[in-house]
Amino acid sequence: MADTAKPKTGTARSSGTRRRGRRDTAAGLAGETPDVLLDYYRQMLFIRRFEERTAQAYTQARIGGYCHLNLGEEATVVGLMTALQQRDYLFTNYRDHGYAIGKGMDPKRVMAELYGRSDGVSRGWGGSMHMYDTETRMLGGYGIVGGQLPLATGAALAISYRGGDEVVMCQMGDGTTNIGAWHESLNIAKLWNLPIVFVVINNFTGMGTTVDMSSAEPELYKRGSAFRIEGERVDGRDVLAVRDTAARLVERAREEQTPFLLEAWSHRMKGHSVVDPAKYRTDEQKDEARSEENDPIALFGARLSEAGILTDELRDELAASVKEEVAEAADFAENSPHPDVSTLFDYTYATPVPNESRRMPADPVFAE
Ligand SMILES: Cc1ncc(C[n+]2csc(CCOP(=O)(O)OP(=O)(O)O)c2C)c(N)n1
Repeated sequence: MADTAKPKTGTARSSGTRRRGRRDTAAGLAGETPDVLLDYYRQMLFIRRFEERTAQAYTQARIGGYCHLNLGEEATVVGLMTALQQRDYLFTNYRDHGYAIGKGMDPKRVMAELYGRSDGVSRGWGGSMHMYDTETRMLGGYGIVGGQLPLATGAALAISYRGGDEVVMCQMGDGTTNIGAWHESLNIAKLWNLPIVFVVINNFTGMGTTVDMSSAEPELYKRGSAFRIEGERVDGRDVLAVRDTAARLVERAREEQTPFLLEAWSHRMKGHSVVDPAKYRTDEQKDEARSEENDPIALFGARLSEAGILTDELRDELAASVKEEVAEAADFAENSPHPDVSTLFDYTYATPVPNESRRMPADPVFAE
């Protein structure tokens, strides 16, 4: 087990400004080409602006239901999605918009799903928590905490059974590590040597409950050891570190046909969901979570600027093009029709269920 970039506490406390004052060399930027680095920067910025637009649309009542954002987790999202091959499968919790886009879904259709419109990836019936698309192999956003774990483990079993070389990545939050499905899934995954990487996004809180308050072992990457699953921790604010660590574990899962556990820590910039004012956090904690020191985009932007890759001009250009693309997604969603009410039960049950107001969904379909 590796122990890198270690958070000492379950509260939203920074582990320091490791990047400050250090001049990045090409090696510090993983020897990557400027094009690749700028692409990561743009992807992170895109998720940031997309989520901000989502929050705005929510307050305008264009988006309904529950809605959770990836603000502060952009480097983790982009790093993880870059580590996956196209043929690999992804399962996430409800904080799924950035992942859906990162796995290859059209942002316009993701926004349309948020608006509950028929051009959405789940035809408008899923909403924020249920992005799903077999083509890009994003097999869901799940609203039940831990609900994705047994399903992801089952997908890994299917791969193993068929002798495939795909890998499953299963994302979740820190709070999920105390759900029964966590223990059952990790146990089976190791017992049956399944090609799956469980990724815990440690943003230090499950809603308002800190990791220290909820976990007897708050060093989350160690939690796989009960199942003899190797675990690593990575600084989730660092897109390159996340990419490299995740890619290594994904490829090992593919080669060795065995599960791994990755913990990526970063700060949740806002409340648990768009309607949560996060009153359980002190002003100091709020400031810290939103500070430049913990903002993955500001951190990476500074590194690229220092290395002479991101000029002021380029920064403005990227900001403008991202703004435009997000606005296009919102326009697309706005202009997409609402799904027809007659399709309400079409995608809920495997067998047909008549859409009758007097019959409850669970009632037998063909009862006399
Ligand atoms: C089984 C279940 N219990 C409770 C909830 C309510 N709930 C929604 S999110 C959440 C917190 C989960 O926190 P974490 O796993 O850390 O994920 P994060 O929101 O930080 O991404 C809870 C308790 C739920 N959706 N499902």
